[in-house]
Amino acid sequence: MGIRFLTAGDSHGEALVGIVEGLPAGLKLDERVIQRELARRRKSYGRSSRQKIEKDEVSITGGLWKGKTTGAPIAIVLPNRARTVKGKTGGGLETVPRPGHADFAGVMKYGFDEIPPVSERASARSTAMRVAIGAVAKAFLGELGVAAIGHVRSIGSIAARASTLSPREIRKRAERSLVYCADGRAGRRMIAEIQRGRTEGNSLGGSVEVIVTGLFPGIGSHVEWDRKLDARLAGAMMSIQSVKAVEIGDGLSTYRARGVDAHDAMRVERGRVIRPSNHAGGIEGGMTNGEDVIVRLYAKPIPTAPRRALTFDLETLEPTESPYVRSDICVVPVLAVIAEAVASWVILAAIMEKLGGDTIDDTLAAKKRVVAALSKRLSR
Ligand code: EPS
Repeated sequence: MGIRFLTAGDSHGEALVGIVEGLPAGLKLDERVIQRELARRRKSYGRSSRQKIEKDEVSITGGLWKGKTTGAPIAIVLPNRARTVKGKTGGGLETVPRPGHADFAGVMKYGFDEIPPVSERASARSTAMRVAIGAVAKAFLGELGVAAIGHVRSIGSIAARASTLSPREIRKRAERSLVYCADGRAGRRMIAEIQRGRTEGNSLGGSVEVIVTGLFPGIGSHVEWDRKLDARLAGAMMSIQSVKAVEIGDGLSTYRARGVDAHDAMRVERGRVIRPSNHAGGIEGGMTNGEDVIVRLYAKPIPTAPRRALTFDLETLEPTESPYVRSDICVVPVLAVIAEAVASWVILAAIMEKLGGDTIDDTLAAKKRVVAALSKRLSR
């Protein structure tokens, strides 16, 4: 059995809950590691006043002994501070489905006569637990020398310049930016774009990129559709609220290129393959090829905005406007943090299929063996 997780909880309920299962024993973990990632997620510019209410103070209530994993399921509890929807919805939300949200389809599917049982669970608040679980994955990946780096490529009509910086430099610069953009000038223009959105009463979409470094070839598999790493990454990324498209490497430009120009030439040097380009985004045939994995996500503007959309009331079936009390203007910066967490989980799951282990020492020893064998295979 590989690693897996489950989440539960509502946006304004008592708490979000996560259970992570299948990790080996011996991984050092404490709440501060998760807290740090949740703080990165809360920081970003363009979010609603809800982020000032939430403190995201997590507890790990199972799976640890003296600060290390035991191999048992890890339980994470993340209380919500904004516990009531009442007083914030203006009374409209209960029966008026907001276009672009899960409201209409969820009510039809599950047979509710009100929207909150759907909207509470569909809310992007749930990404807080995805980030908490991703923080656990990151702690493990750190031991394996693997890191995921998320940054913003565009917001609205403002795009960052194509970067030639190293992933480490991208991380450093993005962390200094209020919108997690490594291009300082574009970042300032993105902030102005968000301010304009706020004035106009509109929300903004955009795109982010995650770069995963420190990988060896052969993570994932070509042998069956659901073992392909790119398919698993794309599926996981599409599960994040507002994401409408996912690109691996240069997928959105190479489809227009011709033949070999779309691919990455190879040569061998000192026990490893060197390539002048990475159009494939580090994945060929559903497996890592040893280059950095590159995943790009494209998010729609969030559907709740002060400028109302036309909809109808489920009770009266009369036309009306979508309800509004408060909302984010732009969630793209925070998407960089969420996507990092989601990528970390998928990559860790695929690595564990390859390396296995009941203890972290087993896993680290297996990695050493695999990397040494690969290097030998590429040496004369
Ligand atoms: C969300 C609506 C807003 C966001 C929320 C996601 O919450 P509220 O309805 O309380 O104003 O703030 O995101 C978070 C709370 C979060 O932590 O990211 C939605 O409808 O998806």
